[in-house]
Amino acid sequence: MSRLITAAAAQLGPIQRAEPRSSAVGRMVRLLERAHRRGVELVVFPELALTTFFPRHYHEDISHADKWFETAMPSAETAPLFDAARRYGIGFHLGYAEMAQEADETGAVRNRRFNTSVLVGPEGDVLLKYRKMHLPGHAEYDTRRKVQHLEKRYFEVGNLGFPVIRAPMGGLDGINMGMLICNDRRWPEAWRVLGLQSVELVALGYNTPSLNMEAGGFEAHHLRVFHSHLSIQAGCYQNSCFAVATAKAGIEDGNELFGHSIIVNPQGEIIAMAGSWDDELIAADCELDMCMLGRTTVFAFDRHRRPEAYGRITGQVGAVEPEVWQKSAPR
Ligand code: CDT
Repeated sequence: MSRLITAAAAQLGPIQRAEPRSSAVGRMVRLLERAHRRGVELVVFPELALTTFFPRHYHEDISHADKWFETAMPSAETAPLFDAARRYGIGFHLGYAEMAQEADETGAVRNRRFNTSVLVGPEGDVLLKYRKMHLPGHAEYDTRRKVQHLEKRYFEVGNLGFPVIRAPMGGLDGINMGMLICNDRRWPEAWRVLGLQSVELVALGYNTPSLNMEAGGFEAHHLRVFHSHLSIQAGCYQNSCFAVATAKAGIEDGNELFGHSIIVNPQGEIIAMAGSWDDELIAADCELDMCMLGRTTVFAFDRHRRPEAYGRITGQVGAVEPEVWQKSAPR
């Protein structure tokens, strides 16, 4: 029996620093209208989709960055998105900066800031929330960098793990869906935790500069897109799932984000790709039954995984040096 969902990546062109949320939300509503006309059932918007990618801007006093954060989802400003989705019966994924009044590990309730995404069902319900685990960049102003990347300053590491939910979407009674946010896509551990929950479709938003600004060595321009696609294609193949990976693209606040949003199938093939640096909708029919081949053969986890040998994956963070071979030592 066929389990088909038509999914789309709704790439956004740049959102400049002065552009208000109402304008970004208007652009997204127009993309939802286009999605509806094309028979799309699930739309994936990028990471931090409501504003410019503000971690490139330094605020000495972190509270001055509060204007970039949402304290509620939905809110008065994001309600038009939820209304449009309900009107068209389309589910969507949205990335945003979240400010939550929440207890920390010590039990103290305080303002906590996360790089968050939600998956919203066709009736406007929030089905699942995820908070980014792998925060790239740095916490303090870095004089060596041409452009700052202050995610470690503005966000706490996510505290929701890598959840997967089975929920109705489009014409299907249930799809197993999970989320990753931008830098997470480069970490195979993140994909595997989703794979171990039988994820069928991963929604993933990103904001990635076209140039490596870390001044740590030369990286050819074209390799930035290659590494992004390589990571997503490998994640899908090795975990037998689809991914809808959506960029914010173009020259934002004077900095280039590379775009190249893609939809990938469980064979690791790109089945749709954006060609612009603008607001652009790319759609693909995703036959979820395709997930079964990998899952029952090469990547039948229950038969082939060897967790007893994977202790280092969770037992250590940085790499250690290996033992040095000596000619006389028995092997
Ligand atoms: N947003 C985000 O996570 N971007 C990173 C840029 C890495 S450079 C600090 C990424 O992995 O695409």
